[in-house]
Amino acid sequence: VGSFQVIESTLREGEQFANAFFTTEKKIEIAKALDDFGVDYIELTSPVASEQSRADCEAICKLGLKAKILTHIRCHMDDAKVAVETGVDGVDVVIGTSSFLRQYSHGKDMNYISKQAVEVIEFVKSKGLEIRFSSEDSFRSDLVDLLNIYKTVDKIGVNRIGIADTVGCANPRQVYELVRTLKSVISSSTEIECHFHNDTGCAIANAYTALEGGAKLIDTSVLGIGERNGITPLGALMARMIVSAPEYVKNKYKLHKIRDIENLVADAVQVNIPFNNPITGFCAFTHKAGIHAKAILANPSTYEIINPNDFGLTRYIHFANRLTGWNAIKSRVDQLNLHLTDAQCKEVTAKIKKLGDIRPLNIDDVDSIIKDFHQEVNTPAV
Ligand code: HCA
Ligand code: CU
Repeated sequence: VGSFQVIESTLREGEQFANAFFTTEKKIEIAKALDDFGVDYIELTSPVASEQSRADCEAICKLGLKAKILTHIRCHMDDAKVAVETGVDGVDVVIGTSSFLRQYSHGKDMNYISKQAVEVIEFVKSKGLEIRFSSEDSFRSDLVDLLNIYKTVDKIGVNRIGIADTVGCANPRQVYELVRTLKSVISSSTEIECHFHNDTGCAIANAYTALEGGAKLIDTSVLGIGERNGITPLGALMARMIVSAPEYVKNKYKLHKIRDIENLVADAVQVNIPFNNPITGFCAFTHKAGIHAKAILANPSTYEIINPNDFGLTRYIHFANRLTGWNAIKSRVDQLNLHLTDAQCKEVTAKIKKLGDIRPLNIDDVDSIIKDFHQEVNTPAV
């Protein structure tokens, strides 16, 4: 897995998050931040969703960002006609292909879907715009139906073909297989884009196996916000990919901006950054157990697969607890600019652990124990 691209959908899928309401100014701020971070595409809510959505789409197109701007529409000429007038670089078209969606959502059969897709695609292309065709609920669609429609749209020519795990049911192996199969039936110039919901917690793993299978683009949103519990989070994808393709990721994306971007979006939708979030969760680079702390102090890679410095962050050794060890305490002693021998560090560590067995400790507790001990050992006996 080498190069990949990000279709950032905070301003489309993310708007479908329960708490989301983005003002025009906020959308512009988010779009600029994502552009600066280095995403390849920014996907916006359909201009037919509401009058303001259309105006905002036009406003973002006028910003002159490096990222290509896309809007996301139903596979329908009414939508396509409005979309192509907004100033976007491309249009993402989607239609439900599973029997659930055909029956309970739009009520159309595969023949009809095919005809409609061809018409919309030809139209968008005639305007000189990029086009992506995606099937909603791909993993619960009939494979033969799915491949047929993809082959049809591939024949007339599209920039990207999308797979969407709309309900978050897919597992990594299924993703890998579907991407491989799809790759074998479409032309090599057509890129595969994937969209994964996180209902069963597989959105990051699925994104990764999609890339392994030969997909090129992943849909993300900041913090994963979206319909229900959302999709592949931008930050978590970076965490996954910096391990798999370090040079590519470090050269392409301004990783140290990820925290600001997450804070921006978290504020906008009134949520906290999850404590266990990859990279930016408050304890993502906190080491606690004595054995871990010792090794981290000697060589951080012992217990860190991601270097926090790559994201402009620092690691933290949690020494104020009963699991602590003397190496961690020694490092705290050094930080306090005090001098104790190794034997004395072990002695004071024992005192800290003893108190830590009785109640939770904070840094102040530990510092006072260290300072008292330091005073004691340095006071000449009378
Ligand atoms: C939705 C649509 C979508 C579209 C994904 C795509 C999905 O249900 O709101 O365009 O590829 O999850 O199917 O977000
Ligand atoms: Cu979605």
